[in-house]
Amino acid sequence: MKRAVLAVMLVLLVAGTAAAKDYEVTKKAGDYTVVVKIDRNPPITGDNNLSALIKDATGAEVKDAKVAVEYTMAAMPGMPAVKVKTDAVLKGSEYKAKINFSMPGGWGVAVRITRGGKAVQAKFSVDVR
Ligand SMILES: [Cu+2]
Repeated sequence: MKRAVLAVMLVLLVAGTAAAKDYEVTKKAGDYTVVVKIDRNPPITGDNNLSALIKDATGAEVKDAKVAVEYTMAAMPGMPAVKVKTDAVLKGSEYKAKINFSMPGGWGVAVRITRGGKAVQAKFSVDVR
């Protein structure tokens, strides 16, 4: 019986390790679908690499947009609100940016897409370790 429990725990452990990959979230921004990945899961205090794949309403990859990432933390006791904006650069079919979370806790992240004179954004929040 003990051995069975151990076997189940081992399977869960292996499954958990296999699942420990990039943080990933898919959001809508206007007509676009944005798949955002962060190379640390959960995201960490300090540098994280973010990439965003953007598809239009027809499912085609969008490679001619101006993309920026804005990340914010609300004010807390002894700390004013933090807001950082950085441009994302197209590499291959993904827009990439390095984002630096200055402290652990809840951060809001917005991927801002400007194309054809129209700006939209995909927003999500992360719990930074
Ligand atoms: Cu803070």
